[in-house]
Amino acid sequence: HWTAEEKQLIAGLWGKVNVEECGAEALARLLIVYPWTQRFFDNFGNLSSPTAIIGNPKVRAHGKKVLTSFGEAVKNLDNLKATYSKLSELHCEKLHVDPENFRLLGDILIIVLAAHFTKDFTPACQATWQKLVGVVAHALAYKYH
Ligand code: ZNH
Repeated sequence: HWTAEEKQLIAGLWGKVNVEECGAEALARLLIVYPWTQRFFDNFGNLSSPTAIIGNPKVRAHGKKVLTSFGEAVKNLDNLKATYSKLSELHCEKLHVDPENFRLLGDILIIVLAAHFTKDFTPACQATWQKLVGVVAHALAYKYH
């Protein structure tokens, strides 16, 4: 259910994404803008202020891990449920992350990409990425019951 144009907008932008940079920024923004999400990361040390969160090496490392994993979606656009089936189980059964948080992170990722790519993040590009973060959130929530 992806057009050739959508696939091109996804691959074209993804090829320019700095996963470490954007992953760290997206997770830090999530923790700052929606502070209740901090409760999943109580072993991450100091999250007491925006500055502390942005400078926290565990936040940086985990943000990179999450965005790297998001890259699996880019490579497996036609097979997202299978791609994230194990991770969906993990987030549901072991981590107890409410799937609403996948949507919040997706929206934040859009903001981070818009800030990084400005003019290249065209309305058409945004529409496609909005769809992508939505289906990724859906796939990650698939095993919840
Ligand atoms: Zn997550 C983990 C992915 C979202 C929370 N994650 C994780 C991992 C991965 C991921 C890959 C690792 C695993 C292993 O180790 O095996 N995530 C992901 C993705 C996404 C996400 C792809 C989207 C897109 N998460 C998320 C959110 C949250 C989370 C939103 C909340 C808020 N995760 C989490 C946690 C963990 C994880 C808590 C664990 C951490 C540690 O290390 O401890």
